[in-house]
Amino acid sequence: FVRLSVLRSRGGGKEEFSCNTFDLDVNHMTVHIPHQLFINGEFVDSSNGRTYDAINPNDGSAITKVSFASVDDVDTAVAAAKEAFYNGPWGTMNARDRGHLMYKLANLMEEHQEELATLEAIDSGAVYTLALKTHIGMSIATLRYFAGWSDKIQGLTVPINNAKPNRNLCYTKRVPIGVCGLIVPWNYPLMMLAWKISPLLAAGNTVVLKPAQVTPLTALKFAELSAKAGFPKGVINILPGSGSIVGNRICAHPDIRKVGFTGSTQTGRSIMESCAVNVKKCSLELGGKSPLIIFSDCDMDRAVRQGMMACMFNKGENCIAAGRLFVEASIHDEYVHRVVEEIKKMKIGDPLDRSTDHGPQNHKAHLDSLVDFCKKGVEEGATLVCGGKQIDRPGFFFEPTVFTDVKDNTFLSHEESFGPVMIVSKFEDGDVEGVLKSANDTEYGLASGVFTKDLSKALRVADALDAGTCFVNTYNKTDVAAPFGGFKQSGFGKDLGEEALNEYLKTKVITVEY
Ligand code: TAP
Repeated sequence: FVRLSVLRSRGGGKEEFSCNTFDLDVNHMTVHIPHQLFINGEFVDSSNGRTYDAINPNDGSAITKVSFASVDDVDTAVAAAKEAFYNGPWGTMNARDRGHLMYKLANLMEEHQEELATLEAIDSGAVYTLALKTHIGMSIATLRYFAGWSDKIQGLTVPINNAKPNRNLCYTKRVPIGVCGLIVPWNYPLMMLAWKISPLLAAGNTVVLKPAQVTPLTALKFAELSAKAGFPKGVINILPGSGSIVGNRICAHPDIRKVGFTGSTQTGRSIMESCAVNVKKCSLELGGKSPLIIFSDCDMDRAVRQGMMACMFNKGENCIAAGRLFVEASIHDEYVHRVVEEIKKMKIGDPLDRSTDHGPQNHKAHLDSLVDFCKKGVEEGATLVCGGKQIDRPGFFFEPTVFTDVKDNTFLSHEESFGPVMIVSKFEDGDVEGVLKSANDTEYGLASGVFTKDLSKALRVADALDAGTCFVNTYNKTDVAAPFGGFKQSGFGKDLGEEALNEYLKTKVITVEY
């Protein structure tokens, strides 16, 4: 453990910022890991001194102790965020200067991208090469995209009836909500943080964020970099801890006016209930069971490659993962055969190894849930073509898995695995209406996809699929500029794109008589 000191800009001058870090030699570099709570611009121990171990899923070893926040810590962080919003320099800062700070933070993240990607790899099991490009790369791109929106948040002038003989001017202002709470999951720890915190900051709010208990490290590194970028104290507060303590208090706290949540539908439902108590705005990005339809007139090579990645990308720990594939009967057997051949070529191993394609699952409880998931599939009569088991090696590795003969109204057809499990159902040649009925027979509505060379069929199917996103002849193609979010029990509200700003703004109407 060492103490790291740097100068940070504050109110036009320079001020020393220092924090304790745990330093680890790994991945041909030394990573400096902050491990305390970040409250009011400082790293501090939790009020009751509680800590827990951050675990490396590659071998189950402890990386470092991390502070575990209490209800009192949430209250202190909310008070700091409130003070920063109402009385600190953030509240009166020019929108363009706010954007400038965000660009500065993005640049610092880019300077530290190898360190951030290494932390994501050892903390969440993300394959390093993917972590660099997607987990960290997209986080930086998201910060920059929303930094650009900071000074483009505009209201309207509204043509209301005049109060004759006088006239009226009616205009709207889009203003920040105030103190917001964010609760994020473990599958893309930094990216989920960035998707939410970027529009939140661009809109001028302050934040108390809880990372998933099992993946706190990149969020704490982000906090350190935000202090170095010169964010005023109290604007960003990061509290590792549990959903039942920290998450619950964020939802219940009367001074938090908005909660942004990504996670499971079950937790989302209970968050919505707590938010109802003090009529708090919330947005929920929840689970998915995204259908992917492969027609026989597809580009087969592409459909095999992309279909496989639609299930296996990021070890299947991907909210938009294709939860169920529907393959047209005449190509079904060939398709499954070719996917299995591709899966056999995947290199499974240490996420820090540059040639690894598939790393360990995020944590032990998740690995166990995948083993159970596959057991249930076998018990209900689906055909297990490959995989289905934990891999016999240290760490939380699970075999990439393929099931076929999956019928409608079964456990496998309805439940989300959130792991590297491909679930294939066959549909009769030409039965477009039938396959759409099965594809839409889910309470989720996050994403969907279709592969066919027939453009008009593709567009008709894309219109009919009841999901927030539909990919045509591609998959996983999310972009910072395109709104992202689900329908039905996959939640409501959007991350990314201009629409995400709405989640962190309120509209004020001003009417003047003259
Ligand atoms: P959850 O168990 O729902 O956890 C998500 C976050 O909520 C964690 O930080 C968790 O804390 C916290 N939490 C748990 N109970 C809470 C409560 N009662 N009040 C407040 N906060 C609480 O989900 P997960 O297992 O981490 O993530 C997997 C799920 O997330 C999947 O269903 C997946 O589809 C979904 N997901 C959706 C998306 C989008 S964009 N729709 C993206 C990624 C993931 P702990 O740290 O204590 O668990």
